[in-house]
Amino acid sequence: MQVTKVETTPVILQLPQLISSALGEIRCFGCVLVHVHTDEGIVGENFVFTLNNVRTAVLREMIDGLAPMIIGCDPEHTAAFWSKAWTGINFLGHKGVSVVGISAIDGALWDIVGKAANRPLYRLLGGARDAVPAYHSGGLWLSRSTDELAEEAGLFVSQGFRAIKMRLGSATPRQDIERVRVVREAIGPDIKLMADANQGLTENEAIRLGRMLEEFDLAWFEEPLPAWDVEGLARVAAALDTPIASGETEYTRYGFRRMLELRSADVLMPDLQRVGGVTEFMRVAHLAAAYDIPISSHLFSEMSVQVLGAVSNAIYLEYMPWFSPLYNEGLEFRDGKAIVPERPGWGFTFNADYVKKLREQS
Ligand code: SMN
Ligand code: MG
Repeated sequence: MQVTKVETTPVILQLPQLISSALGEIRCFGCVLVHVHTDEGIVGENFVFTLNNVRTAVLREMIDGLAPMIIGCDPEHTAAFWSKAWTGINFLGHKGVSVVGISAIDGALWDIVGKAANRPLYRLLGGARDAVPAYHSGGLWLSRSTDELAEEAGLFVSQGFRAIKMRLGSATPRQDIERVRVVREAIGPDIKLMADANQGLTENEAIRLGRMLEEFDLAWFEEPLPAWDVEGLARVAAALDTPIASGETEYTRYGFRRMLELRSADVLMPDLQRVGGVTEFMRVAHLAAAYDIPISSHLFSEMSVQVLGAVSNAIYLEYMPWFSPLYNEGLEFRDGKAIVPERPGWGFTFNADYVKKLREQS
């Protein structure tokens, strides 16, 4: 089998309502859909995105710029593409957009691998489980009032979720604490609650807020510090009993190796678009296993469920419903767990009619 063409399609997904986190407001996403075509008619799919559709063209150009490397090659030689592309991006750098470009193509290649074998990716990567505990991450934004927080938290629990995530970053720590108290009271002691500071705190602020939040039994305290301060994060992790989760803004095995060596976090949460695709996600997950560190995922729920299904140290899938309209199939849940689809490849295929409609609007 040979790759014949790489197609990139930009589309804009609007959110029904503006949401906000410590990183700012989000109104829409600029997605670049990737279709990798082969001479056997099998097409691999994947996508990457930007918040608020800013600089989406840069992502597209990066993917288009890497595409010639894979034309005429065997799509199942995923590791070969990865190392060739790693050398190719040297001049632009081994973090950021260049890695997102590799991830975009790598994920589509893995979808081809699964479709050619007629097997779901998690089985090909080494099946660990057919359902992954999931937490609902699609709410409890900073833009919600405390009444809305309580209502939304109750809604997620009534839908069967056993774990939910809220955002931190109010004007004062006192307000953050009050908001966590409201959510904890709404869901009771048995539902797991995560809180995400989205890099908004200094080291001292994180330690002080983290100590005040210990009484709410958080499952984790996420990204308290700017993503680059992995030494500071290690000190926060050492100072608090609450587990620290981080890694959504980290790149490749080299970035995660540093976090592991420093003991920066108790839970790592690689993002398929930033880590370097399926190939690198698996390397990072196995590297983390060597430190007995558990893995979660970041966004890309439909695709991350396959890689987490292949990892014995996976603890949680982040369930974010933002991109579900792109797909023909929907994630299914049982007892708070996301079921890993048994369909080939990702097990999720783009809804061509919906994509066409988005193209017409863009
Ligand atoms: C997040 C990611 C992307 C946009 C807003 C918020 C958040 C998460 O960090 O973990 O989902
Ligand atoms: Mg986060």
